Amino acid sequence: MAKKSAPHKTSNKRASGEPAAAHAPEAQPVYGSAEFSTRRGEGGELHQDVDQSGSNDSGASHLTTNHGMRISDNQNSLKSGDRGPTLLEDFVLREKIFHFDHERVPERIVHARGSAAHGVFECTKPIPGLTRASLLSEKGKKTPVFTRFSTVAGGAGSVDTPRDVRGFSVKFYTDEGNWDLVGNNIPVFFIQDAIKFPDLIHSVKMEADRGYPQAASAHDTFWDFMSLMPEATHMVLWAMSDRAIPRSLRMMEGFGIHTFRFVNAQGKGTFVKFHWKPVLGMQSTVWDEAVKLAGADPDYHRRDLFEAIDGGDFPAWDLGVQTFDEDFAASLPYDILDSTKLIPEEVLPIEIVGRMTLDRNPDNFFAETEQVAFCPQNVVPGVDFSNDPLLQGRLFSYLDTQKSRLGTANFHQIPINAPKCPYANFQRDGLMQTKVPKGRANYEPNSLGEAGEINGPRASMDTGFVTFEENGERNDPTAKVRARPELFADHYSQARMFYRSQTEIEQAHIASAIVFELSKVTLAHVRAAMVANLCNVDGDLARRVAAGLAIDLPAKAKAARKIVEMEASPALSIVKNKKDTLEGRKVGILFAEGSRASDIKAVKAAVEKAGGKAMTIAPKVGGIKLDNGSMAADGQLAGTPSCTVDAIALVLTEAAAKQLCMDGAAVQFVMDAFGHLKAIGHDAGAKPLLDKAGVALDEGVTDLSGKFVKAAAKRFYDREPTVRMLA
Ligand code: HDE
Repeated sequence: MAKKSAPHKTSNKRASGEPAAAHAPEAQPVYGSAEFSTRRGEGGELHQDVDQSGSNDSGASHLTTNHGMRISDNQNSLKSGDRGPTLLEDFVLREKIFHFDHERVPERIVHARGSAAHGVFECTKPIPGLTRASLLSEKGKKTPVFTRFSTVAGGAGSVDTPRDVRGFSVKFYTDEGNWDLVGNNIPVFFIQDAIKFPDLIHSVKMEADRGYPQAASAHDTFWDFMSLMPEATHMVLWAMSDRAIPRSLRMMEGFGIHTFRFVNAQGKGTFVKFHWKPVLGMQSTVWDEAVKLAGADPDYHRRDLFEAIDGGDFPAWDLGVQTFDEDFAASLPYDILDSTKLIPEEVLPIEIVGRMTLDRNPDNFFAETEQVAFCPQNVVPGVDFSNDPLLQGRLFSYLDTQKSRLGTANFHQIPINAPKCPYANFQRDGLMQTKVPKGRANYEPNSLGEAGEINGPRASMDTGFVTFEENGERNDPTAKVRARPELFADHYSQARMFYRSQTEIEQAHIASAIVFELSKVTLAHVRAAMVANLCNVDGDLARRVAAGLAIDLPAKAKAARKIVEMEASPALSIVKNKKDTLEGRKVGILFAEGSRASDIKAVKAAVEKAGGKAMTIAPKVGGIKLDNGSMAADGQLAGTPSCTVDAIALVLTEAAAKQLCMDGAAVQFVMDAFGHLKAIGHDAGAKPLLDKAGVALDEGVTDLSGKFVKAAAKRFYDREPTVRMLA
């Protein structure tokens, strides 16, 4: 055990080389000063911390609200007279109580009661031949750790000494990211497959109807489950052994349990099982002692750990590995993917590769011990998983549970969980986001760098974690690969087929739409890159778009696969499949003073007979005098533009039409209907308005006879080139 010089009774040691927290109020940098900017700029990676200078500092001299306002009285709430009711206005009181009301988070579903400490892991025997993990690459290399020990079944407030398995979780803050080795003090487990875990835990926790016993396995449901679960027999014996009643957290072994895999720089994989050997040796209590301890000192283990570290008796464990290959695995009479089995160290010796020393108590139990979030999925390049079905289930569970326990997908930003190496990605936002990423690159790939903007980090096959390719061949269904089937690489053949299946006017619409969109793009290289892609779809399309943007036609983008010529598919065109019907469509009938009532009614009746809906529209809605009586309109002209209907009918006297020529809404009504390729039915009187709106006579412009109802069921695409320029 590492002994340090006599400590001051109440202070925590920081032998792991971290700076001691200042206990005197720290002078905060002044806004705009050089120190202020340096602090803000620290790290230089994509995620910049917002200024942390206001962090909750228990050494500060002034009591403030959470928003930094100094408090004058922390003893008396604001009242209406000293004997009157408390005022809702008292924001100091309200903030204090509000925060208190929310101080608890859900406790862990298992391993709720835990005790933890900071420390350091030192590599004593580098094993680069086995793993490329940097923490095991150099003798003497130190990696900070945070280690949490726990009981399994009891709640957070239960006792330390029940008969139970102990959790042994280590978070290594390596320079390549966090590695969480989340183990127990027993080298095997109760079950072989993750799917049984909820049943196991339900059976051991307090019984569902009565809410007891707390932190004990000596009850019906646990033993009922055990009796039906022969695979648990091995672990049951361990749990009934003195391993389950340790004398001290400092005197127990730890195990990774599952078979993991080391991977070296050449990609060679080796199976590995992890062991922690306490430098103090193992020691257990006897059952009677454990029972009495529960009453005499419910915090026996927590106190023991805290006091040892506070007193400079830093507990230490050696990290040992059992490593082996496929052949060795195959030679064993049990499966190395089965977590109910161990490999005796007499069969496969343990090689010690490093030592962990716990040398600093947490500064704050909640912030650190409670909020630490271990995830077996947190590995570093050089450490990988095996197919142990128990381990595979854990890879999902822990990440998931942290969201429910800590309330946010940003739990990795809580200081105890944050890696100590830089991290950068495009994950953004979410509850309690504390980072302020700069720039607009929040997706990848992006080419914003070409325009001199921040373009964010990139994945790297050289330095990044690469899942061990167990069976080599990418198309072997048992191989784990991050790959897509080769045929997926044909990105253009079907785009070409789609384009070539459209009518001429639809192709023009596609080209014009792309021109419109890319004209809004301010990054010239992006416009060019898009057109280069279109060259692979259809040369004519690419040329039209380039011309529409007034840019040179770029060279074709590289196609990952040869483009296959496919037959056009007429089913992909709207125009080729449209129905000329009035069903589901609406016709707008514009009338004004003096219009012939009989014509309005006739058009309406004809439209409805053809299955459409008719809507009358007039300059005023209340009631307009017609040649015969008066009529209220369904819509007011200014508020019912022709884009709200599928065709229009103009029932107007010449005098009314001339008057409407002075009304922009009326002219637009007709002009838009024509421009939107709709049918326009009209009587003779409407002519001045048609002329004013620039309506050229074509198939879609008819009198109000039966021709109109037929025309109203269509759109007149042939008209389009006469009303707008298309790309
Ligand atoms: Fe855990 N386990 N576990 N477990 N476990 C949790 O995660 C789970 C298993 C272990 O100090 C939970 O953060 C499943 C084996 C420890 O914070 C949860 C399965 C081993 C800790 C979870 C297992 C462990 C946990 C609850 C079956 C030994 C405490 C809170 C596949 C190798 C970590 C949390 C700490 C905690 C799930 C089995 C050890 C729910 C689904 C085997 C030491 O995610």
